[in-house]
Amino acid sequence: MKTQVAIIGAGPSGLLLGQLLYQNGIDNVILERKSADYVLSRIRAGVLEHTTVQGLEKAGAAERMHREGLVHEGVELVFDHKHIRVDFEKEVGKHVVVYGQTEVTRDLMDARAASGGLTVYEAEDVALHEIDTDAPYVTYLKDGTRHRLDCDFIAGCDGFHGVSRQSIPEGVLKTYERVYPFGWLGLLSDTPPVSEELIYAKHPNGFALCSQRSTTRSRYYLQVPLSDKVEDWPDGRFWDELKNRLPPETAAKLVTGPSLEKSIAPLRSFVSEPMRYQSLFLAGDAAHIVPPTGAKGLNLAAGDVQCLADALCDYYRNGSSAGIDGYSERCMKRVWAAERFSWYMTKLLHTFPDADDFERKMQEAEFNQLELTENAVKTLAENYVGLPY
Ligand code: RFL
Ligand code: PHB
Repeated sequence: MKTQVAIIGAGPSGLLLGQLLYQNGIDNVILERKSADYVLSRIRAGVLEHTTVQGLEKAGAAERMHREGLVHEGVELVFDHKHIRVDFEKEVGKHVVVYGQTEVTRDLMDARAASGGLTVYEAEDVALHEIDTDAPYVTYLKDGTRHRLDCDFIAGCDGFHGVSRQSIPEGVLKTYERVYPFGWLGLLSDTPPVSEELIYAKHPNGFALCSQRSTTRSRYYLQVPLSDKVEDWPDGRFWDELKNRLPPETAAKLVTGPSLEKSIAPLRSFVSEPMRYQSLFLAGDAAHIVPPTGAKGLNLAAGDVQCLADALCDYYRNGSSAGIDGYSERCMKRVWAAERFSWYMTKLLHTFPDADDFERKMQEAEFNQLELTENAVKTLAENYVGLPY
């Protein structure tokens, strides 16, 4: 089989890239290790920046999001008993859209099916070959038979644990990493959200986040030690601890119910650069990870693939390599800005087990800064709604 761009991974990066390329007449095939149902069962992000919304529009996959997504004009931050509302519209004249990653993925899968694009699900043992030439190819096993996919370029959209980044020879990439000493336990439930807006709350026991997927479905998170298992957290214990970490007037309004899903995610910052090696481009979590506190992971992924799609269009349409040559540098500026913001939000709102009294005071002073200076709130708002890519 031959295509122009072989895409590894059918997460949001791979699927969005596939659609953006199709809209521009560039042929592509997606190889995904898991089944479509498995990909849709992963509960992850919930907050879309304006540029992600624009990406879905360009991909022809934004109709349901515009109908069902919830426009959020601000968030609430709570530090012990202090509250601050960050008003995005007032500060920067922008908003975000709350619409789950699962729904984004479903809409992109539907758009791909409608355009006749090929996605090979349950492709095992995907391997990249000759990536340092202009005739790379990918091999994979499907139903016990080995296949070969020849292409001009490979897009590694296969997440943090994927095979693409690992195929780049040693010594080419420089990596940066910070692993945080806690994780997030997430719970999804068919209960109305406790508040119209998201609440990020810092409590001595740890961080809590009240998020949502719709007016009837809530997503809540608790900071937990890395040693905790989901089984340690029956629903009753989760709800009690969430109430404990929220301000009493919010806790009193919390509607609880059976969990539909519960999982623990570790928190990590990670960047590998550059994002290109010869005919291989990395995008999304394959190249960088942010802790979820800034709601940036999916949005960075969407920014990367919009840059990559622009660059590949320029290459195929105008014969210009300027876009593909500048891809990594263009993405990296935004990636590092999002890394900084996600690190800032994580440090501001979590309880660090080894922090001393001085560090705790600095954390409180950092929060108070948001009360003291309008500029601090504006900077937070500007970063939360998203920087241009
Ligand atoms: P994904 O979604 O991991 O998809 C990669 C795909 O590649 C497949 N794959 C392979 N396929 C073939 N061969 C191989 N060898 C392969 N290895 C892997 C995988 O099966 C998978 O289908 O990466 P992508 O597309 O780059 O998308 C990134 C986003 O998923 C991620 O950044 C966000 O979910 C992060 N994130 C959030 N981002 C936000 O923007 N806002 C949020 O509010 C937000 N909340 C979150 C999050 C991530 C979380 N977790 C669990 C990590 C909340 C959580 C809890
Ligand atoms: C979510 O709804 O899953 C969510 C929202 C905001 C975050 C992280 C996760 O910062």
